[in-house]
Amino acid sequence: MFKRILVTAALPYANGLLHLGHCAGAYLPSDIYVRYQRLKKRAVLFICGSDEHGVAITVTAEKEKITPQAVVDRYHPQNKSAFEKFGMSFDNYSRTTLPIHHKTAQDFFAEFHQRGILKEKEEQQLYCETDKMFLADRYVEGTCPNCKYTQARGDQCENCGTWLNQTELIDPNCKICGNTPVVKSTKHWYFPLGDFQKRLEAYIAERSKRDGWKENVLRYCQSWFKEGLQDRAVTRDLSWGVKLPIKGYDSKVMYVWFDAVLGYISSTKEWAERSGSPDKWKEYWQSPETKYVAFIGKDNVVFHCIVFPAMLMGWNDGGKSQYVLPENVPANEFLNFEGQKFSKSRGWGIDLQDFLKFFPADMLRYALAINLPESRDSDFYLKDFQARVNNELADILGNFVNRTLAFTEKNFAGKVPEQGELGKLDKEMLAALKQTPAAVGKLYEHYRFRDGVIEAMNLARAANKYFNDSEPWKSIKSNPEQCATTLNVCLQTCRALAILLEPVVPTIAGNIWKILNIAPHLRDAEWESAGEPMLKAGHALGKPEILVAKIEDKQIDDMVRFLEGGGQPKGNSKPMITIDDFKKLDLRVGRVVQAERVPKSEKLLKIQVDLGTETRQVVAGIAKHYEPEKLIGRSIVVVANLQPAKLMGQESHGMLLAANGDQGELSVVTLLEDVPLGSVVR
Ligand code: B3M
Ligand code: ZN
Repeated sequence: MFKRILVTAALPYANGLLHLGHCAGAYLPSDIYVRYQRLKKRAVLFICGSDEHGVAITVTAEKEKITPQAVVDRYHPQNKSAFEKFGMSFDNYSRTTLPIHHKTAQDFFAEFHQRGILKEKEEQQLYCETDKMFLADRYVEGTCPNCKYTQARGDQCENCGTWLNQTELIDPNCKICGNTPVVKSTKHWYFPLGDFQKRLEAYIAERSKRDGWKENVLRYCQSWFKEGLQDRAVTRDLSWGVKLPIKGYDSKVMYVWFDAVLGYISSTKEWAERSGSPDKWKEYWQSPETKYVAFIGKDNVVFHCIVFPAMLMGWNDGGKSQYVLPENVPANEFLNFEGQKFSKSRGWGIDLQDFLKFFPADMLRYALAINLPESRDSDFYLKDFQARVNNELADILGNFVNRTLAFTEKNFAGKVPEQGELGKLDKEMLAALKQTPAAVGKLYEHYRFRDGVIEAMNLARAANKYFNDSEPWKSIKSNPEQCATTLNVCLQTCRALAILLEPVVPTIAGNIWKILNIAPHLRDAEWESAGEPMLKAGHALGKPEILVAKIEDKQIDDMVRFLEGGGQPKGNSKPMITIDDFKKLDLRVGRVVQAERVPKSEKLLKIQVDLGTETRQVVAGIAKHYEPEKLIGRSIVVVANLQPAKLMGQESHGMLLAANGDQGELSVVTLLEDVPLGSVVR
């Protein structure tokens, strides 16, 4: 029923570098989906770009004493090129600072304003008397009224995803000076989300039934509906952003989320202009024959399932033109790195561009795909990454292609042998080949990429087994015709794998085609045909090559060393805390009873600490400063109520206190007098 597919992936803020968490959240899944659809020969357009407004960017600019434009000019090109290296196949990657985007956002705003949809209201907002400004969005932090996370921002709590009104924050503080803001009234334009609630509920009910929305996404939506949607301010007292298209509001700009979601439309307009038919964007956005799928991470659900559809409904009500609404919003949960949440501010995680300096994109794509946080948060461990690549990509896929090609080269002069009479094993293998494309395709259609990849790899697993069970090294002597059949079927399977795995590991897939000696224009790489034995007998194959090189321990070590050298942000002064904040820490005296190095880490020590009532294992990054023996018997201070974490595969239940000097000096905090183990430090 759909003629075209429009796919968007969340526009990353041009305020920092992309990390693996972003890739697992929205980008890899969208790219797999799009590549799959292209192999299905469907008309698909893949749109993304940088989100270049918002307070996060102005805060960075102020910190570095540069302009916001300089901030986005730094990050946009880096993220664009990291995406290219990662193999993202966007049709367009735009920027929201472009005039075409400002015009698009202003058109929407003006339309809503003229039709009286936007309401001007005077409301209480947080104002910093020191900095003489209203504290929009990320200029203020406080405790989330919903989950009690202490670093919730003025517009959203990144911990539980709740969309907040800044005056709801408990104990707010100004992010610039740390002081407590006052409440002052200011005028803003409000979008009446509440007026759309009924229609939004009906829309989501209908689409989720039609296209099968993910449980996690529906849960978020339902909780907002239950609370009741409220009017939301769509303007801010700031200078960086899209100016309002109405007179007398020079000191205000649009709220970043109002313009950001429209960035998908303006990026499509830019694509159309570049491709020479400026109106072509309408074929995608303004046709009921378009299936629109918006890929995002879980923290963006409210904006894509509620705010954006409401804005589009609001526009459509005017009758000028009709936009399509998302058919699905397959949001992923979060990916953790070595057991902890990715965090830019804590310097935890690894940037995409850095990772790709160490390993080819396909290795990362495969390891992420097999472990996508599709229904719950998942973890990325470097050891797992290495194991997935070595035991699966290299040992299963690479090995199968390699042994097939090597055997054919040696025994059939490198030409596809003739298929003879089929035995039981051959028939089973051909049957598996025939049914796999539809099975994998069905999973991809339903946004189950992880299972899709597993299913595709199962074909390679089955193929290895088929090779073993058929024993061609015996039949080459006892029954050459049978042997020819075996290798013919194996080669057909290699071709199938090149198609079925292209969405996940496009470079490796290209290399399989190359090894099969089929030039790009001759690759009838249609998804449908993947299960058919299309290779002709007599076709001359290319040279067998190692398809996937294994990852050596040393390569992982090199990366770990690089990560450890990256260092944490240095002692910035932090906002004031109350005595109650401090009391949340459970600091205890403990004695080191055992200490040893963590294998493969230059930095980590594994320490057993006697806390009086129990002995805890704590992993600490002090190995460069202390020989393990030197610590044994020392009294130290431990943060006893820190959530457990895994570092380099080792459980850590707490943290020891140490002082860090600016030049990398380090000293563990010890005690002057003896006190009983387990004593409270306050
Ligand atoms: N830039 C938030 C984010 O990167 C935001 C997404 C915009 S999508 C229109 O998480
Ligand atoms: Zn302030």
